[in-house]
Amino acid sequence: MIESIINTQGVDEAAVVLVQAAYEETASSRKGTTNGPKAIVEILSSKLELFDRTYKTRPTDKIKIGTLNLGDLNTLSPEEALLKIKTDCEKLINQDKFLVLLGGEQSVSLGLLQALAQKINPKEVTIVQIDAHCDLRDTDADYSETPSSLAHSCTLRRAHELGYNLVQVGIRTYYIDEYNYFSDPKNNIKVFEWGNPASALGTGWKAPSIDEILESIKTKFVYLTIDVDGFDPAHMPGTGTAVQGGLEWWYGLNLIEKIIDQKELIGADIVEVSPMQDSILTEYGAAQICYTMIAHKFKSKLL
Ligand SMILES: [Mn+2]
Repeated sequence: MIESIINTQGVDEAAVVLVQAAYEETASSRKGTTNGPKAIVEILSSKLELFDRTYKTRPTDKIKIGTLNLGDLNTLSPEEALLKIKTDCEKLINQDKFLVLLGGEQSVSLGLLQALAQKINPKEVTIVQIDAHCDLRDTDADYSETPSSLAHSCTLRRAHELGYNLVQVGIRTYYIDEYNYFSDPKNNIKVFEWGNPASALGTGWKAPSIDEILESIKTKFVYLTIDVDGFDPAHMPGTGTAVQGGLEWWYGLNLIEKIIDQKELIGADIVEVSPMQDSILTEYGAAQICYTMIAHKFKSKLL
């Protein structure tokens, strides 16, 4: 029998639900993120090792993991897609399920964040975002013929407006309005940029310590949004808008593990996986991150 990390039919008995949100309506560059959720679930179903090297056990023996596919959302407008994600996630949250949303483009994250905001005051939650981009635009009017305030490049701006605190890690490109927004002290956004143009002026750059990032998270509750383009494209090549020089694999994974160990994770998403023809690295890495997050979230059952 082929054993799967998704070890529960349906969602009724599941403690963890992987919500598949196949949506890429507003994607600006390379398309294909609509195929991300299916590719990640396939890896979880057959290719990823069930044994966890940290806990020396099989988390699947102790944790019930199910999945809910929201279907093809691409026929919906951004407003309709978000409402569907929010409504379906809210039902699961009300049944005390822990949710990991699998995208799809970054814009899907807002649906889960809106749903969680019904349960917990966003001011008590920090979103830790691993991403090459800030996604803090007010609209995408500077590059889209059909501007939207719900585009993938606006997601964290909308989340921040809901009251969530924000720590961004891996940022290496931004638009002037985003720069002005995160630089404004009253917005209280912490940005850990990767690489530094100032190095051309003679000041070098090195990655911050993981502890430095942990110290910047001021709340007990944390939400993780993992845009795979935050990692270096050597590890995560299949994504819509790849940018050179991102997080090294083990650094990123250890950061995620330590955040979950030291804080209380209330939800997470993994977005912008756009499967490539000749490499499964990206969906494999996304599946590994997903399984690692679940193991650490439920480590009390594993120890
Ligand atoms: Mn993003």
